[in-house]
Amino acid sequence: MMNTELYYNSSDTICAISTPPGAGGVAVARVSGEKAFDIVGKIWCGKDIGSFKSHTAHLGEIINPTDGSVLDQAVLTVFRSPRSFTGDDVAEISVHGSKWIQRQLLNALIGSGARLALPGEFTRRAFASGKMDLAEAEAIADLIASSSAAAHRQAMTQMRGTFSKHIEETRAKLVELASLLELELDFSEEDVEFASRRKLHDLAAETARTLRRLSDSFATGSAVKEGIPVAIIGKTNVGKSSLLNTLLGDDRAIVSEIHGTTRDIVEDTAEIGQYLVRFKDTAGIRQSDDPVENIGIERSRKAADEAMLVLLLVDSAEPDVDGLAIEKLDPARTIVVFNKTDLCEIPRQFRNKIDSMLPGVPSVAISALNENGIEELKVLMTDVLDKKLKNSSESDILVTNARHAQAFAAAATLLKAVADGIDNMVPADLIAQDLREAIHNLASVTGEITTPEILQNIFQSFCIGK
Ligand SMILES: Nc1nc2c(ncn2[C@@H]2O[C@H](COP(=O)(O)OP(=O)(O)OP(=O)(O)O)[C@@H](O)[C@H]2O)c(=O)[nH]1
Ligand SMILES: [Mg+2]
Repeated sequence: MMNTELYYNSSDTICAISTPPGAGGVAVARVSGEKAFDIVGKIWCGKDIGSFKSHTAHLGEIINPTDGSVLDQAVLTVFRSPRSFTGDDVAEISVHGSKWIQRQLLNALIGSGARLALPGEFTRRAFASGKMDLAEAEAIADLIASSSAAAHRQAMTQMRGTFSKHIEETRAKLVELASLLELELDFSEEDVEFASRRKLHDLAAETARTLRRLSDSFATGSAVKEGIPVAIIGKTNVGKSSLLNTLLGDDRAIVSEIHGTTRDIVEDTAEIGQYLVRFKDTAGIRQSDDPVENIGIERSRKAADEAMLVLLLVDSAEPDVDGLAIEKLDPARTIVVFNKTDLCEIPRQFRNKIDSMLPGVPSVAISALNENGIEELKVLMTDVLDKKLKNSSESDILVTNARHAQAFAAAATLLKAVADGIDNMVPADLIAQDLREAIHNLASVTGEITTPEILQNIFQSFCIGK
């Protein structure tokens, strides 16, 4: 990977097209830095930029500096430092979104003294100038990538700083106690105790639990972001692939009346209510002598284990669940789906049998063929997921970022050691060391403490222009 750090220079004036690549109605170029208005001034034909107030938009023309020809009509929006996204002077130039115009505009800006921005460099500047902390900056990338209402909500919560505020408050409490403890070390000759051991113990133990819960919420948080895994399992020929296709509105998996048609996992995402769901259609489970089919069946079981929700599909016309080991399914994350109800009613005995094997598990009658009951199934899925997600985070916060989850887990372990250390009368200097390290981990999340390598890693996954 390119070491972009070599090119990073915060005093350069940078430019990029901030709208998506390709032709569009309008394209926007962003210019940020000390020389932003001088540089744009060289290609701007209109009123003097120096006379423009901050946060105002102006109509003019963009001139090709090499031959003086008019490139396009444009709207120039001016944001004066420090009241801009990056904190620098920022100019945003809206032009017609032809690919050629976009290329010429960038060339003109670069020719006039701007440098092409690195991925995420505008946001990195916003972080560097204190406009937002690191967790809020990272949330911008999540917001841009969000593809469901739930992922969008998570990103918005983080971007608005609710999450950072929570972390900062915790850190501030720990810092207060750490400084009292350090003060004690300065007076180590005398037998003084500035930091109440009981208070420190309780705070460390409670914070360790909160941070552990936060880091554990990452499994759910990342599923919300990337797509919640939902496995469709059942015996062969019950209509699993038909259901997948119906849910996706696409002929994704092969459907046939031959038992054992699906051999491997077929997966794809669809929006269900507010969630992005990653459906996994699996090989039907049956007794087989075929080694390849058996590998597929093994994968089906694994998919069921790993899924956040299992749709157990059964055939109303062929009532049989032998060999599925359905009593091992977790009732809190299973829905029984009676398929092929266009052919017959669900046999009462069959329904009773499943009810007794999976007490309290919700069920729904559908036909994957004529799409009856599919809406009811979607509503039921949303209900079950709502409940599951509420349980997995007591506060409204779900950790969606692996870096944060790691930092929280590390801080939780250290704070547990602090609490245990106090119980076991460990000397204050050792306790202070763990406490300092835990604080450091929390500070790395919001970017209070950071290194150029960390920043580079974070921002290079952004798109150019953001
Ligand atoms: N009448 C009726 N037929 C259905 C329904 N759903 C699926 N089928 C038929 O049942 C047969 C099996 O469908 P699949 O979707 O391939 O079943 P599967 O569970 O994926 O089967 P395997 O991949 O072999 O495990 C096909 O002939 C489908 O057309 C339904 O709701 N009603
Ligand atoms: Mg199939």
